[in-house]
Amino acid sequence: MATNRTFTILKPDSIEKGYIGVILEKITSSGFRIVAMKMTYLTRQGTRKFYKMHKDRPFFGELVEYMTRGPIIAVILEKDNAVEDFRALIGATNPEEAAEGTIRKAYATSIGENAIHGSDSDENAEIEGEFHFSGREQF
Ligand code: 3AN
Repeated sequence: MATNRTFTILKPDSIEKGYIGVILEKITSSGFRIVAMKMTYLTRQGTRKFYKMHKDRPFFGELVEYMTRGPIIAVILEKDNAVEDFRALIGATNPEEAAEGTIRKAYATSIGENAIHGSDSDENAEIEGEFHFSGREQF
C-alpha cells in the first residue's frame, strides 16, 4: 500500500550555497509537511550504505566525498502521493535535464552535485527515514 511519506536530504552543496531557506520554502509551499528534520553529517560508511546501489559506478568515490564534505539536512515529509510528487518537485538527476520550476533546475550545480535527494519508492522512503530518525522523532 502506498504511504504518504517520503524522505529527502538537502545535500552539502545546498547548505554551502545558503539555499536551506529557499529550498524548504519551496517544499512546504508545494504542500509537504515537515514531519522530522535535522542538520547532521553522513559518515563515509553511512554514505556507502545509503548509496550501495551505486557502489560499482565510476562516480561512487566522488559521490562519497561530496556527501561527506559538509553538513546535510535530513527530512521526513508528508503529503498525499508523497514519493511521486516529491520526485516531480526536485526534477531530473541531471539539472540540465530538469524541468523549469524544479528544485534541481534552480539550485543544482551538476549531475554529481545536484542539491537534493528524494526517495524513489515508498519502501526506500521508509528505509531511508529510519536510517536517520528513530522512534518518536518520526511522529
Ligand atoms: P536520484 O538522486 O535522482 O535518485 P540516483 O539515485 O541515480 O539519482 O543518483 C544518486 C546520486 O548519485 C545523485 N544524486 C548524484 O549525486 C550521483 N550521481 C548519479 N549519477 C551520476 C553521474 N552520472 N555522475 C556523477 N554523479 C552521479
